[in-house]
Order: sequence, then C-alpha cells, then structure tokens
Amino acid sequence: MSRSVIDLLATEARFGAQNYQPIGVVLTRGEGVWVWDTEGKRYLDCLSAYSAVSQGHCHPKILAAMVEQAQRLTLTSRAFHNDQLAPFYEEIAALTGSHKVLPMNSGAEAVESAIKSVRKWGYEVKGVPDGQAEIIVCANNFHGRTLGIVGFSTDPETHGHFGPFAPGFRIIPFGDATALEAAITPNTVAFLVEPIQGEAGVIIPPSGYFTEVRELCTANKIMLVLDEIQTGLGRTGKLLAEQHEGIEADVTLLGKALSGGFYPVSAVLSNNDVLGTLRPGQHGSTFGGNPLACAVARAAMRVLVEEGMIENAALQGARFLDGLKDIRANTIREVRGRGLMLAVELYPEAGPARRYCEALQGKGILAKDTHEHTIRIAPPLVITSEQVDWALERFASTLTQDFS
Ligand code: IF1
Repeated sequence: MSRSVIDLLATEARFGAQNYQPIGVVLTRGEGVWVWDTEGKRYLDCLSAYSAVSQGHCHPKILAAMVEQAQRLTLTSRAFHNDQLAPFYEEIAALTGSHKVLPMNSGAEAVESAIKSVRKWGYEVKGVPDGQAEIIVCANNFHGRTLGIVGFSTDPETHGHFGPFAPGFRIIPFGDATALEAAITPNTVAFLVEPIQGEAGVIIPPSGYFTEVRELCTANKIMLVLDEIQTGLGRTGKLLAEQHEGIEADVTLLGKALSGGFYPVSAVLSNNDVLGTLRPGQHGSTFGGNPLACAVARAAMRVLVEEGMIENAALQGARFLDGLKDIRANTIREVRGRGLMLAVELYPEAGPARRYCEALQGKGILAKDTHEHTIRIAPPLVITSEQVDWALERFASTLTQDFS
C-alpha cells in the first residue's frame, strides 16, 4: 500500500528545510509532456522543471543512454580521462559553435565558473590590476543560489541575511544599453546577463538591445557572458536565445536541458581565450565531466536536434502565445513570451497567481506562479498542437475566473 499524500506532505514538512512552498501535488511518474500524481491523476506539465525537462519526461533515448552508461562506468573524477568526455566536447562544440568547453554540474556552478574565468582573463589578458576586476550584472537577475551569485541579486528574498558578500559587481537596469555604457570602467571584465530574464517573469528586452550590448562589449574589451541556462537549447524556438538577436556571446552558459532533466549537467562555453586562462589545479569538480553526465548530455543534445524539438518550440510557442493573447479576460495585464518560454501577468486586483495555478492544477495543468502576479508557462518542447489547444481551453476558463 503506497503512502498517502497527507502522510508524504507531513513527513516532508517535518524533516525538510522549508525552502520551498510547492503546489500540493505529489508526482510519481512522467512521460513526454505528462506527469502523474500518486493517485493516478494526469497533468500537462507546463513548467518542465524550470525548463530542464525540455525533451519531455523520461525521454526513452536519453534513458537508454543513461542506463547503458550507468552499467559501464559512472565516475572517474578528472584525475583520469574517460572515453565520454572527448565526444561530449566535440558534439557540444559543433552544436553551439564554441571552441572551448568547461563541464560542470548545476547551473549555479557554471555561473560561478564563468565569473572565475572572466576575472582571471581580466587580470592575465586584459591587464586589470589584481583584485580590481568588475563585472556588470542586471537588476532582477537570476543566476543561481550560491553565495557569489546571490550577493549581486536585487531580490531581498534571494540575498537577505546571507551576507557578507563578495565585492566586484555593479548592477544596472536590464534592457538599457546606455546604463551599460555608463557603468563600464577600465576594470570591467564582463557583462553577465540573461537573454530573457526568467525568474523576473519572462522579461524580453527591447529589440536592438543586444546589438548595442555586443558593440559596447567589443569596443571596451569586455566579455559578454550570456546565461542561457534557461533560454538555451531550444526553449525560445532557437538553439540559443542569442540567435534572435543576431549576436554571439563570448561566454555561453548552459545547464538544465543539457541533460533533459536526468542529471545535473552544465557547461561553460567560450569562443575565445577566456577558458584558456585556467591551468591545471585552478578549477574543478568531482562530478563535472563524468562519463554518465557526458553520455546523458550527448543523448539529450542529439534528440533535441534529431526530433526537431527546436523548430517545434518555435511553432507551438507561437500557437500558445497567440492563443493566450486571444483570451479575453479582465484579469490579464500582459501576455509575453518567446518560443515556449511564456508568461501571463495578471492585474494585482485579480488576486495572487498561485490561486490560478491551483485552479489549473484542478483542471490537469501544472504551472508555476512567480512574483505574486505572473503565471509562468514552459511546457516540454515536444508538445503538440492538440496539447497546446487542450491547455489553452483550460487557461481560458481559469483566467476568466475571479479569485480576488
Ligand atoms: C530554484 C527561477 C527558473 C536560471 C538561470 C542559472 C540558474 C537558473 C537563468 C541556476 C535557475 C531555477 C532554479 C530554481 C528555480 C529556477 C528558476 F524561478 F528561480 F528563476 F528556472 F526560472 N541561471 N533557475 O534560471 O541553475 O543552479 O539551479 O541548476 O528553485 O532555485 P541551478
């Protein structure tokens, strides 16, 4: 007899650190866009584990690669070579057009690794005086949970009472190239930014912003570091969100969907000598670049391309966005998105977004609120037109309700 939902929730609450407030559903199985709770109820997953399960839950080809590799060799550490690392490097470099790769595990680790690398590049290549490197970041950023990263978060929930923090970061508004220009000093080594701000509520910058950013970074010898941990690997309808802007980052960060949700795999990619400044012993990770991670990531990248998921994200994302825009409800303040990274912002008077998410849960859709009044929608990239339409009907009936 399986344990009751009430028992599971009470046990979690009793033993677990209370750093989350999940929607009250206990999931036990997933396949493609669908997940099932312990009572057998099926839901369309409109969060995809914050975009990590882009390839769909339990993708059979990634699963097979994982099982096969797990039976052979899982971890060697980087003290020895493993036969999955070279093909992983080759394939991720070919896919993204990068020259150098640094494999890590979580997204935050990739961000931290990039910060270390661009600082080192600043001292050793650009000639910034030691200890003076500055990195420019944006207000309302989200790059992860480590101390280095939360120190430059502008969200009090994220950084409150976790200090003291590391110096060397300047915060400017997102989407404002003039502010970037004004913040640059001779000691600026990098501009770290999300192509579309995810946690902030799917904030898309004004068109032309990244062209100007690219020009400013090049003119001032500053590394443009794009955090594509959430936007990358097809989520926005292109392999990388930078392609919408017609630019190329100097350093690109990938995570989440790099493993299709099977395993934490992240990577720092660079198309210049930033990663070249790291010498043996100066950076590393027990698990980074392990054979299991490499095998899983290789399969995750392969199915993304071979099964046309990136094109599908563009197609279904447009359908989803149009459908959401067609919903006539006085609760909706704005609908925005690119590809399958979508958000519905409600008027504050409509009541908290969480109530809408709970109502959607009742109708078989799992979505997540962010910042009180925004519902985030990011289904797996394998979603079909019929499934988009099915979801839209439920969004329409929910958003026309009044939960204030
Ligand atoms: C949580 C948000 C999403 C990210 C970008 C790095 C990371 C993330 C652009 C760090 C992580 C997560 C983490 C998760 C919630 C989530 C999130 F709501 F906080 F903003 F996805 F939208 N860069 N995002 O979005 O990657 O170390 O977690 O692997 O609960 O913290 P990580």
